[in-house]
Formats: sequence, structure tokens, C-alpha cells
Amino acid sequence: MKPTITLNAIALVVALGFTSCGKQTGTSQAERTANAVASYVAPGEKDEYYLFYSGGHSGQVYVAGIPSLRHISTIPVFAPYPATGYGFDEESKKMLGDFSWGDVHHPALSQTNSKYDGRWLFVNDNANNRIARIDLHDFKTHQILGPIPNSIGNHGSSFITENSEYILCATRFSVPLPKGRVADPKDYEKEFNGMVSGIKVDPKTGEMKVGWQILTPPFDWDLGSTGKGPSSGWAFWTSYNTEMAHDTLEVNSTQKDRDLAAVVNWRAAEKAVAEGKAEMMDGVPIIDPAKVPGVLYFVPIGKSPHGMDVDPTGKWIVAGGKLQPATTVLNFEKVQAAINNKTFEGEFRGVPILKYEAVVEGEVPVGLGPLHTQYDGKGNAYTSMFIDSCIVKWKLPPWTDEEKKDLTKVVLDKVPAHFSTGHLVVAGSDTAQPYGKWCVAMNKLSAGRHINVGPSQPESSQLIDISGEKMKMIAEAYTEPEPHFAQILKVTDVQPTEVYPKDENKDPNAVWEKAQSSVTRNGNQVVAKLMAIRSRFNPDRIDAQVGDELTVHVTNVEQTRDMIHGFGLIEHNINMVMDPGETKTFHIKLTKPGVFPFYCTNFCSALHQEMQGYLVVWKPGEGPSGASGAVGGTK
Ligand code: K7E
Ligand code: CUA
Repeated sequence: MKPTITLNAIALVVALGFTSCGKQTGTSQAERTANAVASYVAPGEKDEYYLFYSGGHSGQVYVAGIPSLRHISTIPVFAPYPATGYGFDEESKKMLGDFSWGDVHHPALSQTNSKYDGRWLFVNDNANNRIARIDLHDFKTHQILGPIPNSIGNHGSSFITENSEYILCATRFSVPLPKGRVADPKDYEKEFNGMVSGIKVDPKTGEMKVGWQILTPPFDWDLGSTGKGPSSGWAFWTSYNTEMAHDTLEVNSTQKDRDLAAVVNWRAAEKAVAEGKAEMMDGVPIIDPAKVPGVLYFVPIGKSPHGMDVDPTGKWIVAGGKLQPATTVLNFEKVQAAINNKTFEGEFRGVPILKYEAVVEGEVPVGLGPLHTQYDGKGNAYTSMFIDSCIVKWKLPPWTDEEKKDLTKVVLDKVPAHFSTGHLVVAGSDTAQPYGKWCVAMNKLSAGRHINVGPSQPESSQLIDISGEKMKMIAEAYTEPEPHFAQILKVTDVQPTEVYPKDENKDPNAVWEKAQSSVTRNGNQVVAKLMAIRSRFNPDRIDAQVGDELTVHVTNVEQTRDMIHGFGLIEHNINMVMDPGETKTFHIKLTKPGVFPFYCTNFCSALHQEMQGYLVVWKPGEGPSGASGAVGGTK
């Protein structure tokens, strides 16, 4: 295949903001009204779907409603979030560890039999090589795993298998392994490696642990997807930089017409590890694919590919090629046959390269800059076009002979997006049964589409009705930086709790009545157990001394939904927020004398403002009972 577009041409297209999807034509009054009604959720009414969209380098996950596109909630994951007290209490501080940011790209809802089961949402952190689990029981982060050993740049992640057995991840960057080993980037080819990781998920609790890893050449692994149906047990990733350049990647990694995608048999990997065919590195069993045949294959994909998405039947695998004006459709049955018949066009470091012509069903001329593809389960694919700035609807195989001769015939519709779409999401696209009639385009640029907010511009998301033959742009909204992928879940598929029931609170330091609340001292350890109720803390005074270690447990004893209390401590960088029935704890060393008010930070009643108290930090040896430093406290 010859290169079909030059870098310069792309740069020009991007610079001009040119879109070949045509100008957006004005909508008629009747259409405007119909669109408004389609996305309108009247006051007091509710949305039909959740949109869980990644917050990119904000480190968070956002929840919006569909069809309104209204932002409803933020789930803090990799960054502190004072609004919910995340990152201030001991438990969430421990989960965050040494990091105060992450780069969230690809949320994945847990699945059972290739269907969303409404239990968990997993998200990756590209920056610090972590995976987090949000429980949909309370929409909160409950585990952060990582940094994952032997893994750098956890971007090709988190892709979940059809029964949530594994979260599969591939590295964006390569480094000398194990981590901590140093080599000159000039020796990149020889000294650097990438990795595919299988993160095992406990089927009952969702608890993650690193299962095994597959060593790879130092390609930059990009987007991936897991198999189902005929491709059950397999996973796929595109790559860029099979040139193995270590500098000026913009030029040096775009030399070849085709990069190598990875075809991974994760069940074979699991089996190989069980049979002892792995070697340990940094505590993880590592498979060398040259020594364990059948685990990894390569397939060439043009050019500088990005997205790699398996369709709902599990038969078609579609790769986007950022620098080629077509998507590449692989036929998994042909992939299987090529593996069985050894139809290879060579090998790289002992890993067979499947013959391109033997596994490709066709290249569909969708336009410029195809990135990601989603499916409606009715035989249609929807591809986001970064350069053309639009969404293209096209028909998956099987194609007629006539269509095969001229694949422009399978391109069905284009709708302009504003601007430069990255990911898009169709409800349930990564399951065996997509549902819902909506597609959301997550656009990288919103330039001038909104009221002027200065140079820091939001991203834009657009709602597209895909229920008809032609797509219909319905509504537009703006989001914090920076959505990459998203998942859509039917609201009726999950019933989150709104109150933590008292009997389920197992915190040994919880206090539910005045009589149980206390402030006690043991040496220089001062422990306060406070109760929060509309609208007071009990006790509302804590006495301690400079040099003391202070631990405060606060229980919100409310059992009514939306009755939330906060605990903000002046000039100590503390803000905990307790949901109804929840106990939270913070621990600080007291270093300065003074009287420091604490107060409820979450509006709770007409007398919320009165919900306050004092932390009195006496100088050493001073205080209500002198040198012994009695801790007082009024109840
Ligand atoms: Cu295309 Cu990280 Cu999935 Cu962004 S990635 S767009
Ligand atoms: Cu409690 Cu405001």
C-alpha cells in the first residue's frame, strides 16, 4: 500500500481547521424544536442513561445524564477532590499514595457474558501506571492498583474481558526493565521493552491484582479491545512506532506504511503461567512470547493506527489509521485460519507476523483521520474522524460483491462534529448487545462554540441520534478537560445506595450516640470520636497540645438521603465529607499553638452555619489540666 497522505498535508488540514464533512447547514425552526424536545429532560424528570466519561488529566470520572448531557456528578479517582472530601481522610489518602493526579482515558464497565452487569467501573491512569475500581454500589473509588510493576504509560487500558476475568493493559512507553534499570535511550531497540499486563479481577469483590505479563518489543502500544464470541479469549492492540525511534517521534515513528498490531491469546497466556512457563520479574510472572508460542502474534495495520475495536459479534476488528484515509477491517475467522495454517509474512523477535492479505476483509474509505469505532449491533459502525472532524456511519461486512469492488458504497452517512473528534461512544458498543439510540462524540476542540471563557477552553461533547438511517446531531455540551472514552449504562441497570445503613458500618471508631463520643489522651496520642448530626458536632471542642498526634473520627449518624456533613479544619488543610451513615478519619501532627475552628462544610440545614467547634492547641504543658494536658471537650 502506498502512503496516501503526507504529514504536511495533514498539518495543513489541521491548521486550517478544514473539514471535508461539509459545512454545518442551518437547522430549520421545526428541526430545532424537535431536537430540543429529544434531549429535553423537564425539571423533576430524569435521564434515561448514565454517561461515565473520563476526565483525562483531571484524574477524575464525570457522570452525565443522557439525553440531557447535563453533568450530574464527579467521581474523584486519581486526584484529591475537596467537594467530596476525597484525598483528605486516611483511607482515600492511602489509595492516592504519593500521587495527586492521574490521566484517566478509558473507563470499562464490568461485564458478565459480554453484557454490562452494573457492578464496577474500571479506569486506567496513563501517567502513573495504575488502574482504579469504582463500585457502582455507591459510585465511589474503592481500589487503586499500582503503579503496576514492569509497566510504563498505562494507556492501552483498561479493557475488560467478557466475564470481567481480567483488565488487560498495554504500555504506551517502553523503558529498560525492570523499572529502575538505566540505559541510554540511544540503545532503545536493544535495551527497552514494552509489556502487556493481565490484571486479575476477583469475581466476587472486584479486587484487582497483577496476574501475569507478556514482554513485547519496544513499540508504543496504543488502543485495544477484547474479543467475544468467535474471538473469545483474545485481545488486540494497535501500535505506533514499530520504527522503534527514541526521538522526534512525530517524524521518526511515522516512516513505515504499516505498524504492527498485537493479537494476544490471553487464555493461552494464563495457561502458560499456570504451567510454569513464565519467569519472574519484580514479583510478576513474565511470558517471553519467543519462548512460548501461541500467546502473541502481530498483524500489519496502516498507517499510524489508533483505535482497535471489536464489533458486537466478535468477528470484525476495526482499526483506525490516523494517517490513512481508511479503516482496516480484520476478519477474526481469517486471523484464526492464518494462525492455524501458519500464513505468516515473517516474524519479529520470534513472534509470527500474520500475512496482511490473508486476514484483512477490506479497507473502508471513511475519510481523513479515523480514530475510534463504535457499533450499534445492527450491522453498522460509527467512526470518529479527527482530521475530517465528523462521525462516519458505515456498513460492516458481510459485503456484496459489488460493495467489495467499491467500498465507498458501504459508507452510509457523515455528520460534522465540532471539532476534531477523539473518542465516540455508542451505548453498549463493547458488549454483545448494544442498546439505546445515542452516540456521543467527544471532541478535542470546542473553539468558539461557546461563550468566551478566556484561553483555557473546555472540551465539547455532542449528542447524536443514531436510531434512523441518517444520523442526527441533537445537542452539544461542554466538559472539563478532558474526556477520552466513555461508557453508557441504562439507569435501570444499577441501584446505587443513597445512605450507608447503620448496621453495615463496621468502623470500630464509629459513634452513634452522645454517650459514645469522646476525646481521650494516651501519651501524646489524642483521639477524638465525633458524631455529626443536623446541625452540631458532638463534642464540639477538642483540646490538645503542640507536639500531639491527633486522630479524629467523625460519624455522620444521619440515615436520610442527601444529609451530608463536612468537617473542615481551619488552616490545617483538612476537609472530610461524611455521607449519611459514614465514618471518616484523619490523622495529623499538631505543630502550631492556637485556637482553630472546625465547621461543617456541606450545607445541611437552616442552622448549617452554626455547625462548628474548636480545636484548642495549647502550648506544651499548658491546657485545662496543666502538664498532663487533659483533652477536655464539651458534649
Ligand atoms: Cu484516542 Cu487515550 Cu483512547 Cu484520547 S485516546 S482520544
Ligand atoms: Cu452539617 Cu452543614
